[in-house]
Amino acid sequence: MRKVAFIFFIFVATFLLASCNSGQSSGIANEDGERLIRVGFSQADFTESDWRIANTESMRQALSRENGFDLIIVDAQNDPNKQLADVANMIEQGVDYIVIATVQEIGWEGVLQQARDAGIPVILVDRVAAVNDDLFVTWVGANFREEGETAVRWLQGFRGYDVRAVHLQGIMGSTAQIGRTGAFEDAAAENGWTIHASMTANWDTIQAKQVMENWLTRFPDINVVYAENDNMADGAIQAIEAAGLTAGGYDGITIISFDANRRYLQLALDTGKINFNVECNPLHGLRVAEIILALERGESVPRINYVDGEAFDWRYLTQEIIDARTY
Ligand code: GYE
Repeated sequence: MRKVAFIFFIFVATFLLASCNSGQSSGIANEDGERLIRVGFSQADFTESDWRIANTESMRQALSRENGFDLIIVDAQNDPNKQLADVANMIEQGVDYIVIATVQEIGWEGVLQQARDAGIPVILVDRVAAVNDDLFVTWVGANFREEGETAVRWLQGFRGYDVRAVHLQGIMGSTAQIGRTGAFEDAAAENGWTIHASMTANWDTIQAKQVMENWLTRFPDINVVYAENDNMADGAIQAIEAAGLTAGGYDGITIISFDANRRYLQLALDTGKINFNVECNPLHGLRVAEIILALERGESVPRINYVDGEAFDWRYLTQEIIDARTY
């Protein structure tokens, strides 16, 4: 009898060890006893912007227990090294899938190789990682270069060759910053525009205000601010008005922005202070959930999943458009 018990114990222990090591969930189940899909989401930073907050909430809502997921979200706090360690820890935990919004594109080869060796599929959202395609399954996000090109086409139409700009950049090395910056710099070269200065304000309103205050004292002829997100555009507007100048409209310093968060579209409609805003939809959660469920069914998924976006000229905004916005 003792021998049978011993053999049974070995069988159970082996099964549990195998299920943990094979990347399968460790049997997390919901109230109905159905196995939940364990997803580790490494978010660049929880609070860096309105966009980021909406992105995190979208993932939380879509990858819920009710929808069959056990979601672990970790805040990288915009620290690239912490993010690498966070993802390595998710691999150790043996999650079923890893989703990453990278702080920076570089430095991912090692940890994504570990994920592949552990049999854990990686899905990139928003930002990309500069690695071989075989180290991640798919990417969901916006075409940031195209966003920038949309903005500069509008600026060409609105100001022609008369552009004396300053340029507030996102976190350097992030995919959004790279794409939006490239489009603006190329357009400036082609059109003979002046870019007095470019500097990162890390997507942040306060930092953008401080940078803009300095630029206003150095460059009295500024007529355009190219801000790579709404929160930085907000900081620039605050600095412009504190200096007794006008932001936006037909006669003020032209403000270009990105993300098109609802509250900034409302600002544009009510005051004209943001002249043109290029949408970058943060609501990736449902798309990621669909991708994971497709992978669970053994289906293949597209490698690139662009999220669509519009652009808003303050002159044509309506309250109806804004009320219909989802973020
Ligand atoms: O524009 C900014 C956020 O990567 C598109 O990061 C995202 C950018 C977005 O913090 O607000």
